[in-house]
Amino acid sequence: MRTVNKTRLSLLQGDITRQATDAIVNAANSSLMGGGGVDGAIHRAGGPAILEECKQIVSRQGRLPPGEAVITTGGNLKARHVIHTVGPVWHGGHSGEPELLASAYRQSLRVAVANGLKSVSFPSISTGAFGYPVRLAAAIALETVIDFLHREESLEEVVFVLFDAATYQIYAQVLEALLPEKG
Ligand code: AR6
Repeated sequence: MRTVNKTRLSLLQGDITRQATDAIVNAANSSLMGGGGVDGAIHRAGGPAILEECKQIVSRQGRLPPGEAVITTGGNLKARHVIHTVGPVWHGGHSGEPELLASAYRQSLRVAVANGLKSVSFPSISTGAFGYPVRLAAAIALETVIDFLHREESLEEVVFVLFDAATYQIYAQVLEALLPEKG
């Protein structure tokens, strides 16, 4: 566990659908209609209320572009809210992928703050079906969150919940390089 400015920042290996933070972030796609990976797991665990709100959002504002974020109920989840964001599909790294990935994290955090939330859990956005190399994605994820927390002090806790051991190890290495743990 690290403290970044006023906020606790930690990594854990596990299933984000079991997290009890105020919100969990979903690595969705622009349709907001569910899918595989963490998106499928969140809709399965949270029940139909989440998809219902996603449909209302899409009927109001259309598909959600990569790099943006919206909030719904958490349905049956322990987390009261789900923040849905869309990461970039990896096309080799020269199609704006780093900026879009940073934006997905930043906009998710902005939505959390705008809704008065105190704690948020993130998965590793874009590194599954969307193919973003994990080490590159981890650097952007952690740098973007750390930078945000230096500017905005209202969040108490941000957790990265990494599903598999390999992803967890890479995030841990990248975080140690960015913010060496004392002692
Ligand atoms: N908890 C935490 N992380 C998870 C979980 C879970 N329960 N399940 C999977 N992951 P992905 P993307 C990890 O593919 O690359 C979907 O179909 C997974 O191991 O879920 O942003 C959407 O509908 C990986 O490390 O998201 C989109 O179409 C990470 O979550 C598309 O996939 C992200 O993998 C989005 O692709």
